[in-house]
Amino acid sequence: MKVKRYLVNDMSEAMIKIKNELGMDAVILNTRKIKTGGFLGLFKKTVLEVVAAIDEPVLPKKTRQVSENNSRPEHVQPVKEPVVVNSEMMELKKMVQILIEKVDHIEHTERAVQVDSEPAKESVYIDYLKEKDIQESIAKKIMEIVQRQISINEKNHESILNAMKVIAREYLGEVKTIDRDLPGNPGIYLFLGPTGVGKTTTLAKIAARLTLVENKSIGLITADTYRIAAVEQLKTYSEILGIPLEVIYEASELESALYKFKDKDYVLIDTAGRSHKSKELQSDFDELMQFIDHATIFLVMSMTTGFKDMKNIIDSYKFLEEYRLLFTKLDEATAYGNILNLKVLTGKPLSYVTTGQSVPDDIEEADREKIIQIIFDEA
Ligand SMILES: Nc1nc2c(ncn2[C@@H]2O[C@H](COP(=O)(O)OP(=O)(O)O)[C@@H](O)[C@H]2O)c(=O)[nH]1
Ligand SMILES: [Mg+2]
Repeated sequence: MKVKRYLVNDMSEAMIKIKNELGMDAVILNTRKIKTGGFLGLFKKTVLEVVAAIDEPVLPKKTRQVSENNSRPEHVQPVKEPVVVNSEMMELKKMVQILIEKVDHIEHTERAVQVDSEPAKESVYIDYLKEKDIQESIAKKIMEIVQRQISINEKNHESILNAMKVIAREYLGEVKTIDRDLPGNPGIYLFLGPTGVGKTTTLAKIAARLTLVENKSIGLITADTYRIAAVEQLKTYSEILGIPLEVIYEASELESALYKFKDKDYVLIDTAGRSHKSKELQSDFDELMQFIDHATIFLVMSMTTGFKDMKNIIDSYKFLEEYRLLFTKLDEATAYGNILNLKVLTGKPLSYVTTGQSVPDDIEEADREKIIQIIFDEA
């Protein structure tokens, strides 16, 4: 009996190898998916492990019987009937399974030891960070700091990963939500960003929270009158929440709208999304700002937007001196490195993140701890 273990990408690859090496009569004893390479669950590749066996026909019959008698379990007949072969195979199958469990255990221990004594090259970690959608330049910076911070003898995978997270968390910096702001009279907040990213929905979520949870008085203003549906959308929320809404068709109407809300704690202003390629972005903004002393701006970005487009959007708003980053649609994204990328690119504080369509539930303060967790895939 000859038993062989194969690590292959799929069953057809296994079949070819088994046929070539063990011949047409080989029997498959066990197949399972296993992870190879990598350390502690990272960078691993899933492969198929196939254990196959062949009842070796090479030896002359006599010798074969002798050698088999020595190794075969007691109850198996020396003369090979097909049924016996089957039961022998069954026996072997069990043995293989037990063995596999043992090997698994050993491999695991070996891997852990290997990780502790031999750290991976920096480039592997840079690749790992890039896989999380973190820009290469940022990944390199992080690893430079890691190299400086961790003394050689404590360099193991665990401590490198922890250091990467601590540095990334530092990069994410402060978080500025409305409820932590000093009271303005009132505090005026402007929601800017491309069409469809979730400005109106997010504004409604924040308004709802400020009213329902913080007991604050709110006024809503919408300058998005390009589409009737856009006005209706905010009107519906304002009715449900019992928060007054002013619709302005021209920037000049902002003055009287703001006057009406002068006793409110917060005024949230929704704007029309424009393409970030539009030259009017700045003039639209300047027009509104003629009538506002001071406004805090939320630049709303969807996590479904790729880095290149996000960068273009940021560029198109470069006339803004201050703003806060607000990321929507985290529920639709697969990697979250762009939160870090955008933070590093702009240097602007994070504020909220939104995680679904439901008002008011699907919004959270941009908790750095949680963001690190999702960037590093641990949520
Ligand atoms: N999956 C998901 N959808 C969202 C989220 N926020 C908003 N949306 C949806 O995105 C679409 C556009 O939202 P809207 O607020 O009208 O975007 P606006 O054009 O920027 O005002 C709507 O269908 C929203 O329900 C979110 O966090 N996750
Ligand atoms: Mg809108």
